[in-house]
Amino acid sequence: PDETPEILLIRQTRPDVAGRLSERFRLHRLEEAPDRDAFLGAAGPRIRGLAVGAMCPIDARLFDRLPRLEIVASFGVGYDSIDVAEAHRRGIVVTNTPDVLSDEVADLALGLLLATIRRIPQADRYLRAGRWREGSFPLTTSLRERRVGILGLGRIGRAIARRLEGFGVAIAYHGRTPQADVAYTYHDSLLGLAKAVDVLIVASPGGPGTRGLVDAAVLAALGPEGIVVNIARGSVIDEAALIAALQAGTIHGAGLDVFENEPQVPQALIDLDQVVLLPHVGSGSHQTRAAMGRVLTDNLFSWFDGKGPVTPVPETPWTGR
Ligand code: 8YV
Repeated sequence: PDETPEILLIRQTRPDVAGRLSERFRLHRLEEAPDRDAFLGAAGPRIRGLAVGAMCPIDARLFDRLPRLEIVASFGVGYDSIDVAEAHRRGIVVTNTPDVLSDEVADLALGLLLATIRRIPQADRYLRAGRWREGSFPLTTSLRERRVGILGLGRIGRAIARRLEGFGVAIAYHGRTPQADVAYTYHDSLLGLAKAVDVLIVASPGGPGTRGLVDAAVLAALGPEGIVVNIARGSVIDEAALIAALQAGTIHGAGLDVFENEPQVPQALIDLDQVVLLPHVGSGSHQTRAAMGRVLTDNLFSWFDGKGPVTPVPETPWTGR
């Protein structure tokens, strides 16, 4: 019998990923099946691996249709859309694409911070609208003298902090545990951090453990000069509370690359002049997305070579076969 492992692609459309996988595996694309239910009934029992796009919901209902599934290789560092506890119960390994995107996302975070504080997109719109001839662009607030707090000092949070060192600002952070190898000030509560800083950069994982952490009280603690930047997951911020704080002037502005219900962005945010809004582009360069694709495919190749996953998530540790 043909022992070529069968892999199902779900919301995974990169040609380089599919091209490399097709050298070794038999590929199916869920989105191409005219009747997904019929497809899963017929081919589901043969599928041994998944290659999935970022933020693609993967849960017990899907696992039920894939009884031979061994590995879920996800495109992206965040995997809050995957039920990893359920995967672990079933002995399925989940992999993500850490490290290769940290610098890219951190670059974007700094760009978003500066764009928000110095109103770079607004100034660009001002020029294009021909308004420079009428007078100078209004003065803005400044990054100078600011104290920056980072929520989540993981790989991306650290890359952001390293960049901020070059900007000469005070750096503090909050996370579950203080980290021994950094000199930044640790706060054991997010509210404590928010009281001590006037910029909050969100770099934590998404999922139930961080849902709504940045709430009305945290936003109020940042103060009227407060700036919020989010390059992590929209779910970490209570979006309604953020909109209310911006509308009331309780905080100064926000730079957001992620939203609670992407690609839906509340009109109330779009209507606000003091926010910079990006369509989830943190890792979105040709170079970094290609690197992420290689990590995804490396995981599937290594797994089916019997060498285990390259970058398993901590919730589904590889213990050998
Ligand atoms: C996505 C991301 O992977 O890595 C993550 O967690 O959110 C992004 O890098 C990207 O949008 C690709 O679709």
